[in-house]
Amino acid sequence: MILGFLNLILNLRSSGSPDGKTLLQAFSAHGPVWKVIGVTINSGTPNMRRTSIMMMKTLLLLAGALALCLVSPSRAVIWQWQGEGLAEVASPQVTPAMSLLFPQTAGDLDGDGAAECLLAAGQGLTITDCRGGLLWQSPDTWEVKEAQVSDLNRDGQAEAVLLVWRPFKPWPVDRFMPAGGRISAFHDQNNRSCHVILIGWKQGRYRELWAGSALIRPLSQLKTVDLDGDGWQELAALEGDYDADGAGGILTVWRWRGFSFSLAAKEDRPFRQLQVIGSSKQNWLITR
Ligand SMILES: [Ca+2]
Ligand SMILES: [Ca+2]
Repeated sequence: MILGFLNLILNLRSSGSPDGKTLLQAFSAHGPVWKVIGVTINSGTPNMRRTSIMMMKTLLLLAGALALCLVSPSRAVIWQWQGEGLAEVASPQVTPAMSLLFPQTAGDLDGDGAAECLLAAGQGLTITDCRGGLLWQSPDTWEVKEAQVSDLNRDGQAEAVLLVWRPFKPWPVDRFMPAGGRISAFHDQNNRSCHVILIGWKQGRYRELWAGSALIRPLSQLKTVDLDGDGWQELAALEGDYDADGAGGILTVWRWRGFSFSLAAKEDRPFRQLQVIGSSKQNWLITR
């Protein structure tokens, strides 16, 4: 609490008070109201007082700077799944088994025992046999921002999960229904909308296993991670706004519900970065 207050210190001044004491004032801006805390020093020689005041100023400003680092928007926040949602936790006990987890870009997608690879190709994505052989290519109109291998749809078979921006298309029913246009605002000013799409092997070829309609708000920094320890992966992502100036957004966690994803947790603070750390027993999200 003390640090939380000190981080708001903007300036320090010393001056003589009417009763002959030296007054050290810390000026802080807490909302629109200026606050002053006073420390009086009235013992010792003038030199000792000057030295005390300088030391106190230095200490207060250092503490303020430190606190500012701790509470600034770029401070790392660690999230752990507890009960039915995310809980902010103090730093987990670091062990040699813990590491930063990165999205997988290879895996056995067709169940033949050999790995397939996801490779960026211009704005799109290809699935290859990891030796240069092309197996699937995203449509020309897709901009594949992110891609990784996981089993988000929980059928025991790995697939590719893609974050795709593509030209916005209203639902066919909305073209002629009187109450149409339910997703008409889900795109940016260039008429491009954001989608999560699962590409996998089915009935002898790669195809869309599932393609979400235009997201209400675009996602970024997708992470597939088993947060609740049930052996199945959830989808964590930052949720921003179409045409937003900056990257990132609020933290969201999604879970496959048999035919689609449903929101499992949401944290309404905006973050710019999302990462995952894990051990053999547990995974955590880190936001900044
Ligand atoms: Ca394979
Ligand atoms: Ca699957």
